[in-house]
Amino acid sequence: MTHQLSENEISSAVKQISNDGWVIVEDAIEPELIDTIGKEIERLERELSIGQGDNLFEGTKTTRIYNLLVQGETFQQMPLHNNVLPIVEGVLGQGLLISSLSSIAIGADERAQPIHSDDQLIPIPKPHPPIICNTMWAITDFTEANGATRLIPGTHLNDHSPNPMQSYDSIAAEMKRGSVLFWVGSLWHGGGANITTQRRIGVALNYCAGYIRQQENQQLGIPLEMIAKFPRKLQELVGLGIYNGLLGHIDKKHPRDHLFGDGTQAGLIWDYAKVTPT
Ligand SMILES: O=C(O)CCC(=O)C(=O)O
Repeated sequence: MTHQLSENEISSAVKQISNDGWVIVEDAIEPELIDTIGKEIERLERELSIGQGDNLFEGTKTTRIYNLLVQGETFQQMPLHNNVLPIVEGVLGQGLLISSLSSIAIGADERAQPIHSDDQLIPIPKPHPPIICNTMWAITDFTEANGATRLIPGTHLNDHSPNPMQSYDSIAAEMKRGSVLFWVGSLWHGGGANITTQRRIGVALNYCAGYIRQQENQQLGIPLEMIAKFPRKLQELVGLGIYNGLLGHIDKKHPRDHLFGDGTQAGLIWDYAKVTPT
């Protein structure tokens, strides 16, 4: 049964992510929401004629829909979910951003995705504090046979990233539909091979710290008139916020004030260090 996670449950999930690099929260999401997300993905794949990937990373029997935040309220509520966001905030701290939101439906006969880490392209020494925390929402059950995400526990503490051309021993993150897998961006992982006849459908909702670049350029990818109608927290999560009182201001204004003239105060660190000219 889905229930609102307690503070203890949230902090124990955060601790597990810090220790092992990942955690699964079972029954995290209401079954009705999972049903709606599943139906929406199938509708969008049909209506947008989304094809399968054509490379090792996206797969060749896997269908992905990117930039799901433009696809309506069902997807717009996901990043704010109260069994998800508090855990990710516990890992990345306040001021975090949505990095990307995409569906990943792994079809029959798909081979395993190369093992990689999601921070592999960011040129900073490892290990480092978490800068990325990703979530995979199980829209169908995830089983070893249908392509559940493969993980190599503890690798988030390694001083290097995996070689995507190499194979590694890994475990399958098996979980029931409605569960969410959380992992930190340094953890070595990859989508599994699907040897069944059914699709494994997941939604990858990825977050990053407020001081690094989002994978999907949401300020370009989401029409402003749509962002204007988002709840404030979601506006901040897509990039219309200010991190630590400085990063993201424009002409000393809050981005929301700059765009919509709504008077949101930027609250810049400079305001706390004012001096009277002499
Ligand atoms: O589909 C999955 O289980 C993982 C996908 C993934 O890690 C990726 O595409 O970067």
